[in-house]
Parts: sequence; C-alpha cells; structure tokens
Amino acid sequence: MKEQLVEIQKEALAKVAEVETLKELQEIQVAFLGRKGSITTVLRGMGKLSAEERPVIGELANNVREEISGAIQGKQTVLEEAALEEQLQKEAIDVTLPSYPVKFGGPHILTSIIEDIEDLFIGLGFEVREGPEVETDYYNFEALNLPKGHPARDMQDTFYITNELLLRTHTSPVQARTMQAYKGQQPVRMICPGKVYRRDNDDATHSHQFNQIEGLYVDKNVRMSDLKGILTEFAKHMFGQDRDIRLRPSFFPFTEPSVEMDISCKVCNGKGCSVCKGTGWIEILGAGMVHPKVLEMAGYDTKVYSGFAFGMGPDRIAMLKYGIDDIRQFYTNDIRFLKQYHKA
Ligand code: 2NL
Repeated sequence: MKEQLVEIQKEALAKVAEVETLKELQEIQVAFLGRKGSITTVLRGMGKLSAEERPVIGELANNVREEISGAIQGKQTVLEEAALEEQLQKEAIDVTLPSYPVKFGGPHILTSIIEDIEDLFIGLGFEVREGPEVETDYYNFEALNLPKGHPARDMQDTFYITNELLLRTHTSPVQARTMQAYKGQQPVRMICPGKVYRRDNDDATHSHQFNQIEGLYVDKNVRMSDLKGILTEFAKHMFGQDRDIRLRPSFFPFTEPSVEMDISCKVCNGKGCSVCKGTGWIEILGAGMVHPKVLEMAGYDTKVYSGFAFGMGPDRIAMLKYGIDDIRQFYTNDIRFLKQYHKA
C-alpha cells in the first residue's frame, strides 16, 4: 500500500506539471482526490492492515493528499493568472484610436436670429429685458394707449384668461413696465424679445404663438432722425449693407407719428418681382415716436423726454432672410428643416 500511495503521488504530480487547462486540472483533482478517486480506492483496503501499520499508512495517505492538493492549488493559480493575462491582452483598448464622431445639436433658427439681433442692439448700448407672457389688461393695452373699447383691441384677437388676465399680444408691456420702474427719471434704451399670442387659425402665414422683438429709446431730445439712423443700421446688418431702406407713414395707437420700414427687394434689386409683389420693397418692421400719452402714463415729462419705439417679428425676418414659406416650420420641429439651419 505504501508503494501504491507513493506511486499515486508521483503520477499525480507529473500530470499536474503537464496540464495546460483549468478543466484538465479539475479532472485530475477528481481522479486522484475525489470520492471515487485513486487515494480513496487504496484506503478502502486499510481494514486489512495491522494496528501498527494503520496509523503509518494513514499519515502517509494524508501527506500524499496534501502534496497533490498543494500542487493542484499552485497550478490553478498559475493557470488563472495566465488566463487573465490573455484576456487583458485580447481586450486591450487602444486609447489613441480616433473616437466615433459625436452628433451635436444646435440652436433653433429663431434662436440664432434673435441672438444676432440682441448682439447688434447690445453693441448700440441697449439692454435686453424680458417679462411675463401672462399679462394684465393694463400693461398689454391700457398703458399703450389702447383703452377699453378701442377698435385695435378687436383687431388683435386676444386669448383672455380672465377679464383682467391675458396672454400678451405683443412684448410692449415689458417696455411699459420698465418705463414705470424707472419712474420717469431715467433714460431707457432697451429691446425685449419674447413669445406673443394671438387668436389666429394657424396657416402658412399665421401662428397663434410667434416671436416679437420690440425696442424703445427714451431720453432728452430723441428724434425721428435717431429712429432712422438706428433702424437703418439694423436693416443693413440683417439683410446686407447694399440694401436701401424707406420709411412709409403708418398708424399705431402707441406711436405718433408712426412709420413702417421697407428694405429694397434683394431678389429683383428694386425692379419688382413676385417676392416683393411688383413693388421693389419688402416691409420688415413698424416704428414711430412714442405717443405722449404712453410716456405720460409711465411718468415721463413730455416737455423734457421723447422717444422712439419699434416692433418686428423674428419669424418674418427669418422667413424673408432664408426664403422660408411656411411659419409653421418653426414650430413643428421637422428635424430635416431644423438641420438645414445648423451652423456646424
Ligand atoms: C409691428 C409694430 C410696433 C411699437 C411696436 C411701442 C412700445 C411702447 C411704446 C410705443 Cl412701450 N411703441 N412699440 C411701436 C411701433 C410699432 O410694432 O408691426 N410689429 C411687428
């Protein structure tokens, strides 16, 4: 039996030394140390041994078991480390490879136009101010010389929330609030971009929600020539230095006198075409000298202060500038439309 055990140990250690996979190592463990393994089989014959031999063989069997077990453990560590090393090699990432391109979003075309206009007026010393879209009847109409019963209130079909609250129909209430906050004591140079609302049925040229930018310049000695100078600067910045401008008489309840501003048609250079409907001119905004009543309601002394104001629609400006023929394109978010106007 002693020889058998020694033989088993020799054989097992030789096999462990040769083995190359964890699976084979597992098989060796079962074959030598398992419940039906060769050591167990040999030890079954222990009953036939004498009382003196039994502890000697028992101890030897334990030593052989430990030797084999130790060798298997050691080999297992070696094989596992090799397997890990191989996996690390195989899965190594080359961090110097170029990455997949990242798809960036971009500003909406209206955002770009509005920011461009803001930048121009900031450069001219104007501040940008915003205000609430839910307004009071007072700031939206009353403070702008549109008293109750004024026909212009019907013209601007309004979304009323209560008798006194409504969705603003223009951004002028932001200006009325600003003049009031300045208590008729300080000059005002501001523009106010924002969303406005009208009770219209949406079609190619109407939207119940659209954008407006209004501007206001109140100070001592502000004149019509200041209006013309600033707005000419704006028109050329927006549509090109080679555009001509003209002012036509018009009417707004909050300005007197009132004008509309046209630029010469870029398509036909003023000769007349389908874009300008044969006139050679395209309307881009309305403006005028602030009505004395509006200045007085805000607390300005009209003997000392005067001002000009203007209002334009960035939606319309963008449509003219890029030849967009349907205002709904801005609000229905067709990704093919939006992508056309991404700068990068
Ligand atoms: C247009 C015309 C305009 C104004 C807006 C204004 C504001 C105050 C006082 C006086 Cl606080 N006027 N705003 C003036 C003239 C025209 O808008 O056609 N907008 C699209």
